[in-house]
Amino acid sequence: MAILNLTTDSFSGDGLASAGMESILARAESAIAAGAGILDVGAESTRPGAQPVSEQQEIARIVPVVSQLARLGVPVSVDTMKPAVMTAAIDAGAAMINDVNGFRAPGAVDAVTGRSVGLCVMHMQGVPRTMQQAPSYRSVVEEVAEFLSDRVRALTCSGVAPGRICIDPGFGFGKSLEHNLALLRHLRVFAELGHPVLVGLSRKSMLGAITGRDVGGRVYASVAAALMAVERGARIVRVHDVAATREALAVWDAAAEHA
Ligand code: HH2
Repeated sequence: MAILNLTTDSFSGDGLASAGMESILARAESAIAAGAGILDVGAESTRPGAQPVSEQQEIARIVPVVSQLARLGVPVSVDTMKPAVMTAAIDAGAAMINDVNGFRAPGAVDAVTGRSVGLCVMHMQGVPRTMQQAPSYRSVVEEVAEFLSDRVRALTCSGVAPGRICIDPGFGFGKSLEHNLALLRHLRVFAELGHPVLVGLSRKSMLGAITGRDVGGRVYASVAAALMAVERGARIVRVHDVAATREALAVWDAAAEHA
């Protein structure tokens, strides 16, 4: 899953908010050429301290881009927490809704029930602005697994087919370095919950904390983290660096026990 941020302030510094449609399409096409199987488009940064984006602004940024990208032949996912944006994105051709808030906003479950799109349910403790101030858990793996199971239940009770749902422990969303490492170490627990696991580790600050690298220098660390996640059962990796991740996965895949 290739990340396309239509933001001004994404932590990775790759936001395309002021880019024209041509550069956005060029970025998408090069991600597809490098092997991306899904494009994930977001218009609001979830970086701690990021500027909130209004519903109207988010729709205005997302809808024209999704309509264009939907013609490129790979599923387009939209990264949003807002029910009105979900509806507008699906109407514009989105094949998947990726909600870092786990479809908890009032109306979010209703917005996706009865629509034939894939869903990603992510765990986040707190809200983006303050989530990294003092994250705390009695047992991070258990609590995140419980949360994801509860949110999957809320969706399926509302009529969403279980096969439409994937789950994501939410690396960096209300988690310390130790919490993130515990989640990566025990990722199998999530893979055993019965839904495909999606992970977003690409260029995140936990990798900076380990390597001492700033965002632009975290490609090797990101590839290592993606490989570890796939080895532990992740089915979708959300990345900035598609070619590097694809090549590493090709080597892993060629020698993996399932091959
Ligand atoms: N991480 C980010 C955004 N959306 N979605 C899922 N499912 N999982 C993630 O780990 C995840 C996500 C944050 O990364 P990015 O979009 O690159 O940055 P920003 O939120 O600053 O735009």
